[in-house]
Amino acid sequence: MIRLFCGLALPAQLRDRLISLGGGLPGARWVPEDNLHLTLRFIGEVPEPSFDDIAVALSAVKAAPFDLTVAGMGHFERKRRPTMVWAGIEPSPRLLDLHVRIESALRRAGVEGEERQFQPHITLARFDASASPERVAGFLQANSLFRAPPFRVEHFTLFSSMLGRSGPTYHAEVEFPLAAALAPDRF
Ligand code: 2AM
Repeated sequence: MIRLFCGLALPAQLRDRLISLGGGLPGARWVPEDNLHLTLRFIGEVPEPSFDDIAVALSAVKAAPFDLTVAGMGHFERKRRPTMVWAGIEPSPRLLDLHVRIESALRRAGVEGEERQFQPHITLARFDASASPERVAGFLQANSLFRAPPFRVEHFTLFSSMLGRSGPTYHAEVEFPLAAALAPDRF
């Protein structure tokens, strides 16, 4: 089996800025710089022979490059305890469109549908039970005005994820370029 997800890799400058926000929260495991990404669609464990079908289906996804802005902070919680903090994404119809196209390509490749609503975010840290909700709230408040310069999305990536003791290792298996529609053939 192989654990897969589609995502956007982030430019080094943006990852640097996100990493610089880290630290100072008890019970937090900060995502290492190399692992920072935006998940477009979590696929999960699939049998290895399915990999090629998935890659072929994704290669048929057509979308033009677009700009994306990381701004704001948020968190997810379970039973009223924070489980993670994330950097937000400015509303982007182009990103939602890319997500929809990826979703239908994956369905064509036989991947089961995703129940969860797409909520674009960049996970910065995950918390264990010792995290203090007040400290997390303070972090969110202190960074609520975070905003990075826009970056150009020119490809999306099929990542594999290996779970290990010190956290997951992601590997970019295939990059799928986004390309502006070709001008119609004049001849
Ligand atoms: P997260 O950052 O919100 O935790 C690789 O594991 C990526 O896929 C992570 O960014 C993670 O999102 C997401 N992911 C992991 N398990 C998932 C699941 N069961 N459902 C949806 N997304 C998941």
